[in-house]
Amino acid sequence: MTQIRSFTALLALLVVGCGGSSSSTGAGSSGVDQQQQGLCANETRSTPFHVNLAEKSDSGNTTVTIVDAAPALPAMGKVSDKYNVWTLSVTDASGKPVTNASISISPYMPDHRHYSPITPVITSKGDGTYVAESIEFSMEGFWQVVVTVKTGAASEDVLFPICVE
Ligand SMILES: [Cu+2]
Repeated sequence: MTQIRSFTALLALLVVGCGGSSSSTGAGSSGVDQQQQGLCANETRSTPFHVNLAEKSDSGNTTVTIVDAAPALPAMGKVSDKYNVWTLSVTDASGKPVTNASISISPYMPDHRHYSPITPVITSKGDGTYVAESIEFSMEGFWQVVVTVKTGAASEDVLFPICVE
């Protein structure tokens, strides 16, 4: 009885699994092509990722813009032997570059209540842009990437809600 039930469940899974795709021949080599139709297509909490994606702190005094990203879409783990590398532009309320900030980034996965296992490394270029290396998304899904911008005694958090697939 249990075996029959399991078999029926497996069949149901197979039918559901094949329902969405047109010409796929099933599991195997076609995973890369299907990325864009992955779980992020249905993730309503995230902002679609693109170069020059900008977010503000709650006070509105700090804006962080992702002016460059490698890879272009956030990827899980490493691509070409590197974790995600983002270049951030930080500006104040009047749009002026913030050149003297101390930046930290903490990627958090709220659904599973865990952070990235790795702390991103940030290097200031001195002109209000900052290169953030080793941004590791250890799992696919919804991430809250908090960029903390400290200038003197002031500290502002800028949140990027993104989806990784
Ligand atoms: Cu997770």
